[in-house]
Formats: sequence, structure tokens, C-alpha cells
Amino acid sequence: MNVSDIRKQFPILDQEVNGHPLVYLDSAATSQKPIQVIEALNKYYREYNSNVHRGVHTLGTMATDGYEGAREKVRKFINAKSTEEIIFTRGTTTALNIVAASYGRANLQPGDEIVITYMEHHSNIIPWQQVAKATGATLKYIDLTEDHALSLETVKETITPDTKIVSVMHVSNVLGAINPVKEIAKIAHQHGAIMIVDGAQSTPHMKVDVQDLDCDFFAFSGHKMCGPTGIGVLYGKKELLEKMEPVEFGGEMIDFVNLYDSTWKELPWKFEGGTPIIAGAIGLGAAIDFLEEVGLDNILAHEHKLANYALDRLSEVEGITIYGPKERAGVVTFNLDDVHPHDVATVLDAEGVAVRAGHHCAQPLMKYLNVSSTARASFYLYNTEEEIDQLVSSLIKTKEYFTNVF
Ligand code: 7TS
Repeated sequence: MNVSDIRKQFPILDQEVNGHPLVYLDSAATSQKPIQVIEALNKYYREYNSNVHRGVHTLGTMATDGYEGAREKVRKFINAKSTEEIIFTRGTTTALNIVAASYGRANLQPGDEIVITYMEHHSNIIPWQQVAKATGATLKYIDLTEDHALSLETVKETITPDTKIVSVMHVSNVLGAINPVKEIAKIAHQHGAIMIVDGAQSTPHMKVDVQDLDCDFFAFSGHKMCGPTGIGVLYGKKELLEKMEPVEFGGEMIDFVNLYDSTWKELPWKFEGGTPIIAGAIGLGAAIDFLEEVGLDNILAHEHKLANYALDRLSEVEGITIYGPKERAGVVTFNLDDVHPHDVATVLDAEGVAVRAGHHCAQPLMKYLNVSSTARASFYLYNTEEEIDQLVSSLIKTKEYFTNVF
């Protein structure tokens, strides 16, 4: 993989921020977009913008082909059996909310358990809190190991015959931990529970095969994998989706509408009420083409190298605490002694280095780690070791600045 060729395909990277070359280390929040994706959106709006599934006119047919063609690209990308199992949503958050609101409310009752982990993103916590409150089910957390990973022993201790739903992130957006979701799915199924995977941080970086994982639902966002904002995917096994009620009602998702009741379209459209996210889906299709051309195995290997390099180099910074396991995806979360993470991010920004500071939408994890917030550098296929060197030298400056001034 030639990173300098890849960088040329991301026009946004070629700029200065605050008088320094931009070092973008915030791809876990959202990735940058290659020309191919920008061009696909441009082409759609310039040449065949139209609504889908209704008109018989030429542009309408082209838009429908683009939208449904993107669904097939997604199906292949995650190796689902059928496009009936691919529902376009606004993102991971919406996808997880659909499962909680539809499957959760219909299948849970008092005494049932929902099992998640302490490292989850808010979008894989709050929908379950809400469904637990509505149904009387109990929400339980799988504990973490000393180095902030999951152990299958603890998973086995937490999941019981009362567990009906297990929902776990594939890769942590804070710790970089890569969770053994295939093994967890096996344990969930042995207890008669379903397995949901939050794939927001895995699909951009590694090959995902939903049949191999044998998960029942899998959620992800386009904007973290070189695609546009506002598009994401809910994969669900057909036999489960068929039994579920839609959560949004209106145009597009109906078959017949009578005065007092209506019937729904077949899968996947019954879950896609209203004019769908046409441009977003077409952009996501272009992002998938791009990622497959580069090769997900190459992307993973590159990020693995960057993560190891970053762990080595960052450990040279005096007073740094790094969170998460050694074996990790391209995410490094840290704190510098006595310097607030927002101050770290502000000083780094003055040097052109973009990192995220805050609770990373994981307040229960922050509490677990006994911190209020952290700084986080996250890497993608376009990042380089030189950028990590820049991060480290800017951090050393930050540390010196705050040691001298305060
Ligand atoms: N799950 C995980 C693991 C995430 O990292 C995120 C977003 C989401 C769900 C929600 O995705 P959305 O596209 O629906 O918003 N994570 C982050 C982050 O780490 N920084 O900003 C957004």
C-alpha cells in the first residue's frame, strides 16, 4: 500500500491549519473522503438526481439503480446472504435504535436480561436503558480486564439463561480493543440470546463477514469508512427482520393503505420509511469500491503498524497515561499529567494536529477508568509515521508549556 498515492486521493489533507501542515488524527470521529466518493455525489446531483422506486422516467430509474446497486455492494462487503438483510439507516445510532425499539420492545419482559459492556458507545447503551425501562428487563454490564479488554471467562459469567440480548462493540472507539464478537455470539446463542454487533469502528478498518461472525444484527456508519455523513447500515438476519415491526411509518414503506390500517412492503423497504438517503447510499457504494480497491487487509496491516509505532513513541512522553490493551486497532487514548485533555487538543490544534478530547460518547467507560475525559488520536489508511512523530513532538511541547506556565 502506497500511502503517498492514497493521500493524493484525499484533497482535504493537502492544506495548512494554523500555519502547519494538517495532521488529521480524528478518523474515529469521522474519516476524510476520497475524490471517488466526492465525485460520485457530484455526479448523482449533477446528472441523475431523482426520487427512487416511483417514477418510470429515465432519471428515476438511474437513481433507483444507483441506490439499489449500493445495497448490493454493501451486501457483498459484509457477506450478507441477501439484500433483503441490508437496511439503509442514518448511521449506527439509528440502526441500533431500530433493533432496540422493534426487536427489544417486542421480545423482552421483566426478568429478561440485556447484556452489554462497560466500553460501549452511548448509542449502544441508551437504547437498551430505554428498552429496559419500558419492558422491565434488566441491563447488565460485562466487566473489563485489567488492561481494558474483554475476557471470554467474564463474558461466560455474565450471560445467563435469562439473557435475551447481547450487544457488544466490535472495536472500541476509545480503547482500540478488538473484541472477540464471534466467540461472544457463540456464547449468546448457547443461552438462547441474540447477538448484536456495533461495527462502527470495525467496518472501516477490517474485513467483516456477518455470516462468519454469526451475529443476528450488525450496525455501522458510512462516514467513518470514507463515505458521506447521514448514511449507515443495519444488517439483520432475514428470519428476525421478517418478524419485526417497522419503527417509522409513512411513504415508501407501505404496501396498501386503508383508512384505519395498512400493510408493509417486503424487506428491506419496510424499514425505510420516507424518501431514502439516495445520495448517501450512492456515496457509500463508492466508498466501498475505494476500500476494496485498496484492500481491507492492507488497511488493517497499515493501521496495526501505526498503532504499534504510536504506542512506542508516545510512551516516550513524560507523564503520559495510555488506556487500552496492547493489541489494538488504530486508536490511542491518553492523558498527560496535570494537563486537561481539552488543553492538550487546543495546543495540538495550534500545531495543525487534530485529535479529539472529551468523553468520546462513552461516559460509563470514563467513570470505569476513573477519568472525566481523555485525548484520543485515531489513525486511518492515509496517516503516516511522520504524522505520529509530529503528534509526539507537539505533545512534548504541550507538556513543557504547561509545566513552565503553571
Ligand atoms: N458506535 C461506536 C463504536 C462509535 O465509535 C460511534 C461514533 C457510534 C457508535 C455512533 O456512530 P454514529 O455514526 O451513529 O454517530 N463514534 C464517535 C467517536 O468516537 N467520536 O465521534 C463519534
